[in-house]
Amino acid sequence: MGLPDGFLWGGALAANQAEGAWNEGGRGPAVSDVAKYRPHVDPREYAVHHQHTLESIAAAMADDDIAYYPKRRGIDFYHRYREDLALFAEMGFSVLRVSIAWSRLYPTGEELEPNEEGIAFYLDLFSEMRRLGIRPLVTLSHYDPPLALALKNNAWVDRGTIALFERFSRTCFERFGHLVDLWLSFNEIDGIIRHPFTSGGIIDETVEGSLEQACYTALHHQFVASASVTRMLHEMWPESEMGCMLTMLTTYPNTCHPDDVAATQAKERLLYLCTDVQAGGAYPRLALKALEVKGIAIPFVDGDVELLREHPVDYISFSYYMTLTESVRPDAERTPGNTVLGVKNPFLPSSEWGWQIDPVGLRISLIDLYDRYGKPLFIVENGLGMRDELTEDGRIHDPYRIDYFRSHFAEMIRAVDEGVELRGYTSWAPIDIISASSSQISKRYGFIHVDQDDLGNGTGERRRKDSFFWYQKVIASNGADLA
Ligand code: BGP
Repeated sequence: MGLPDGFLWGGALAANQAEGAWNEGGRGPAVSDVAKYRPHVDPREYAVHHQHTLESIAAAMADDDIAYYPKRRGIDFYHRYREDLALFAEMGFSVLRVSIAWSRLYPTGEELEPNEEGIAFYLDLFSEMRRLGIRPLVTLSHYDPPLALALKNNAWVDRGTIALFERFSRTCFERFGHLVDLWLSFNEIDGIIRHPFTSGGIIDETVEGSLEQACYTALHHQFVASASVTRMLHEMWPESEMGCMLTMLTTYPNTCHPDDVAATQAKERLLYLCTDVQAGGAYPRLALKALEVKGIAIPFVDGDVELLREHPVDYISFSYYMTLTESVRPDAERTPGNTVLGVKNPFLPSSEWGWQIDPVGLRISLIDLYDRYGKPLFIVENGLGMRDELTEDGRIHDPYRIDYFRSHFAEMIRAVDEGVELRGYTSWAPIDIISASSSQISKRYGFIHVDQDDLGNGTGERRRKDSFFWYQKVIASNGADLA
């Protein structure tokens, strides 16, 4: 029993939360560059993926400040990646998930030729990873569509964006395909409904008609783009694999009252819609009906149905942080989760940000997904954001993080023992980086501490936390030694 030989262990990053160098090397503005750190806003407000207006975007772009726009500076991974990769190799990583910033290759998204400085950066990054025995797992779109596309036509709402994404993807496969054989199309593709601007470049005040319709239109365009680049990858690199990526928001009924169970079933249907399309190859009839009842029509074009059916992904990946419950009671107490607001589960503890900690939920999620699709799975995000304290002698004792991972790994291994085919695990994030939802770095996820505060003050020095050495041991034993 236990994890198979060749199981991939590592960590996950996103360009917009780690690279920094937002206006260097020919990179164009991305939607993440206008994400503002708001000290006065309670980061547990689940809608911190705030929407933007043309005015707030213009104000942000007129301001070259980087203190209150933390994603512009990240943790300077753009300049420090060799040092960070060496630390990941020291932990024994066999895989590292990163993303390619579209606007580093195509600054406005519409250029005919890529920016060669952007190409050079990623070529060196992937080559260095390979040199260290770390396999790249690369996300093509991770919360950073070019801002120019958002301002032009709400990016993914416009069907023309599919062709631009195909051009960007073809460049990535042509220039990096000899170094990268594991790909993901869209990070948490289901999230576009919850944060249209972050995922889809949709500026809601400029949307004609229903915002929800615009989101499902944009989501359909991303489904088509994902299937199209899956076909492209298989034509160019037959041995390489394309995965989809889901926010696994596993939800339990808050009570055994049949209404709570039915409400939970309806919620999970819309959650699984994305994997049903990307892994199953078609929109399920019940999901289409549920959307139709809400007045939402999917803008199918001739050829879409066949493309989706003929080019499903090779594996299913997902982020897992917490679980939620669903209740039909309007007065049910709610708590935030990863970009969502769910009903509190009285049996589970919560992090300081309100995310409910549920290791068993990871086993439930793995079994649910494998049962439903029978395709290999990959956990590409899992971790605990906490405030870490530096001791007098520069140490960081994070037993709470070790406990979180230990309990989640135990359940992950139980799912594998029950027969789930799990290819690998990348923690979110192996090094402290900028939070997607709150733009804080003080919500620390890493096994490696970064000396930087929420406004960017600090030396940027990297320090190994206690969990660094624990994870190193777990990897060396392929999960057998979790003590
Ligand atoms: C997921 C994103 C990641 C990461 C993670 C943690 O939604 O895919 O980019 O940010 O959430 O959330 P946060 O950074 O908001 O704490």
